[in-house]
Amino acid sequence: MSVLEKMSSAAAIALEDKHGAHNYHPLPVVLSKGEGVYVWDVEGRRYYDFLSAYSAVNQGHCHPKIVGAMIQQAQTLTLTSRAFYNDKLGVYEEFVTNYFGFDKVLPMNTGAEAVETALKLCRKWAYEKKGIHENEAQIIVCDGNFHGRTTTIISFSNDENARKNFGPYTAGFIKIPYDDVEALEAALNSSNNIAGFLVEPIQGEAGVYTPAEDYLTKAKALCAAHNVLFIADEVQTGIARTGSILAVCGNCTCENKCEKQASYVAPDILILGKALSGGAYPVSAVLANDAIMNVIKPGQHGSTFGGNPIAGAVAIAALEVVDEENLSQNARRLGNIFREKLNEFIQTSTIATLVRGKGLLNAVVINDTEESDTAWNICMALRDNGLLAKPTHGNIIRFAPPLVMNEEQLLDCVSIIITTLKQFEK
Ligand code: IF1
Repeated sequence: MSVLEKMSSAAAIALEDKHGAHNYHPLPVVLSKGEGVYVWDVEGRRYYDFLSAYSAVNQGHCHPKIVGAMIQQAQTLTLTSRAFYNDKLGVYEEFVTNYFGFDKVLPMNTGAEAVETALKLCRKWAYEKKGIHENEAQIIVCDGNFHGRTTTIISFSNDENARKNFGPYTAGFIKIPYDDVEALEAALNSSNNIAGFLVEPIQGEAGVYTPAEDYLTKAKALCAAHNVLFIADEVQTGIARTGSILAVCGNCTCENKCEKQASYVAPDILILGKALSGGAYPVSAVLANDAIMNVIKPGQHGSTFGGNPIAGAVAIAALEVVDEENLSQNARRLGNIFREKLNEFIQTSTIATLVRGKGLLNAVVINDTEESDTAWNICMALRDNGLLAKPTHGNIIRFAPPLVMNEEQLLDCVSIIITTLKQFEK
């Protein structure tokens, strides 16, 4: 069959099974088109996308402004490597550092690469600025974390499935419970070799765990008091997903465009990815001020594609869309409606026990064990009812639509979700 001919779902699945590594267990739906909040499968069925490629497609599928910027740059200059300068990188670096309020950016491609970059930057700062003895730096991380899948990152994961038989593991990490200020303080007091604290403002993969209102503020204050870098992984929570441009912005509503309200918890190192490109292209970034970023000298870190012209053009367009379409405010407003409607349902439901989240990063906890396949079966039924979502762990279903959704579409989706959940009432 010519690859240009329409392929059936079964044929596409068979091809992946035969020729691709089995490192995922996708929901059995084969997508071939995306536009805004919708995706279509190869048989032409339309779905609401309630995963947004794990919060990479915040601006909606195939946003014309982002795709246009990508096409325009791709027809001009795609990649120079950093062996030479080009006319796009500096423009992007100025834009993104001004946008987030940092002196400098180190551009990378994937979220895991950016996390690795932040860990290396933190360690180097610890040795060359804080005076910790070389190879003695410790970085505090949280139980239930998800920061990517490199060997170092899974070395400090709790998820046995993500780390088993990938040893030997990278040393230099201390695990503490998430959302536990006392545990952080104890860890900070346990050693003079603490270099940094790496944290997700909301733990996405763990099941959309939103910490106490004052957790990040207190954590940052403790880090500052101990001369330890506060490293925010906003790969999944960033770019308007939680109702502010960053989850560390707290309750700032983006109305005043980064006047850094009191609720803003300033990271020493900020990690971005996913929706930094609107899902059109791999773009990630590590931002920090000069006192930290300037420990990196030529030849000490890099990447072939890091900061390439297409990445810069796409990221600028993706961030402009966030502002032009008020995506933070929309995510905040629609997220409140989503949780309000689901909470109403949960009052009398036997199948859903809890809804939690911030902005349009939410999850529903299903009344069954982690080992049960109920959440999976609910997602299969949601698919049949025209909405795509997927469980995070066992009995928790993540609901994260593109932030361009309107209220009518959201209410339609709430109706689909509740109607489907009712099919599983005990
Ligand atoms: C998979 C999870 C989500 C992330 C945070 C860094 C990264 C991620 C907070 C790494 C990536 C992705 C990875 C993808 C599925 C998805 C995911 F289920 F794995 F945990 F979103 F919750 N920091 N998350 O969420 O970024 O290297 O992937 O660009 O690996 O299955 P990446």
